[in-house]
Amino acid sequence: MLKKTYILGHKNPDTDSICSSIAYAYLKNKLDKLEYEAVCLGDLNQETQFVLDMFNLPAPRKIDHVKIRIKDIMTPGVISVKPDTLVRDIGILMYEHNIRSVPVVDEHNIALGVVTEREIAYNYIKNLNLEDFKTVASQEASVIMENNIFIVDEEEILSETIEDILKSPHKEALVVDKSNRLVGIVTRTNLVNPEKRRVIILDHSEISQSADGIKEASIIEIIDHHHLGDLQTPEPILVISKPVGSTSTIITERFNELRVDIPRDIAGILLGAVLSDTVLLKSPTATQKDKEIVERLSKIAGIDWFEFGARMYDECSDVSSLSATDLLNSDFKVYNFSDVKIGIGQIETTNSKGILRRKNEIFDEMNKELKDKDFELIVLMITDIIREGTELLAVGKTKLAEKAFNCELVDNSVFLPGVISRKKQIAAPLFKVIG
Ligand SMILES: [Mn+2]
Repeated sequence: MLKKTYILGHKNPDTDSICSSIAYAYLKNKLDKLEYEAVCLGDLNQETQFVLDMFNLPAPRKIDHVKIRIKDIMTPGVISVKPDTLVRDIGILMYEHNIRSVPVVDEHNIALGVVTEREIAYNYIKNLNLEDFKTVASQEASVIMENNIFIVDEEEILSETIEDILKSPHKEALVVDKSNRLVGIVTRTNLVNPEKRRVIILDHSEISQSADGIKEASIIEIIDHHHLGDLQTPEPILVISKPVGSTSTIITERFNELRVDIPRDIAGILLGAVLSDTVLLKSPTATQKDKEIVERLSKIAGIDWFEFGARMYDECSDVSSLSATDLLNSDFKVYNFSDVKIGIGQIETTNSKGILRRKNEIFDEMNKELKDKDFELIVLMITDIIREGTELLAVGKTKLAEKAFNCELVDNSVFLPGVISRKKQIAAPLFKVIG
């Protein structure tokens, strides 16, 4: 059941996280017999939606976590019998299919109980003083079945139910769907060393930015362009970490290294992602490699990259309709720098004035988040692409921000000219001050 490997970017996904995942899933599926699926950890922002729509590609499926569900490990399509099936026939079924238990269901496939080898043996022994095994064999399932059976919903999380199942009389469970219909069975065999979810991590390497349950999953690759985070693996894996402008830049290089042609639509979304992460190549994180790749991708996609990028920013930077909560969360990352929990949000816009008019509302939201989630510091970057600078709002231990950016906050905010990159110009200096 766990045949699919998930490919996922960070929480609060941005265009780079989404587009690199879609492109890499395409590449892996081309080369590998296993199945890969791009998934995401949140709703798409306006810009990402614009890029996908432009090239007619669907959004990745949204998932809440990478924990294993019961349905991932159960034995599906299980053989069942009716309450009036004779024990003799059940015995034959068990022998023919080499199974040790058979669920009993009604005409609507609702689970009623289970007949295991134990019930048959017990009833045989109980009836020894009567006639012989014929008595047992001619009984109906409903007479001997165990109805004190553990029933579990297929959507339940394995780690949260495994102990209850193992504590149950049969150490197994019947699995039902939303309408209580039998869909499978979980036996001890399914519970010994249950498979882990295989995941490929893109565009981040911090646990706090990754999927819930990531510690229970098996990470098989990490491809990223941020600082190395705290994700760990028990075995050696492929890790590609490069100081370039976007993860999509590295994914484009992977297509070349592995000699796979990039289809036009995939080239288009990769281009959108590089332009988004590098702010049209203006960000200090943009490298010569990013420039080359932007040229190459524009050729394949058959579009003028600057025109495309400028339109992307124009159409998507109107955030006036967003609530203060959505403004703060639209592109918000959590960092754990030597156990100091810091949140850094960023809004990229061609018109920062409109947002700054709502400063008070935004500060309320930042202070609420600070308290609710125990942050030491929250900063929000309102990055004006035209002015090429960032108005920084900060709450919490603001002294850290002043020290890191060598500035003085007035009413919790300051304009930082030339600051565009969260990673290089905000996260890294904070990291230095704390570390
Ligand atoms: Mn990125």
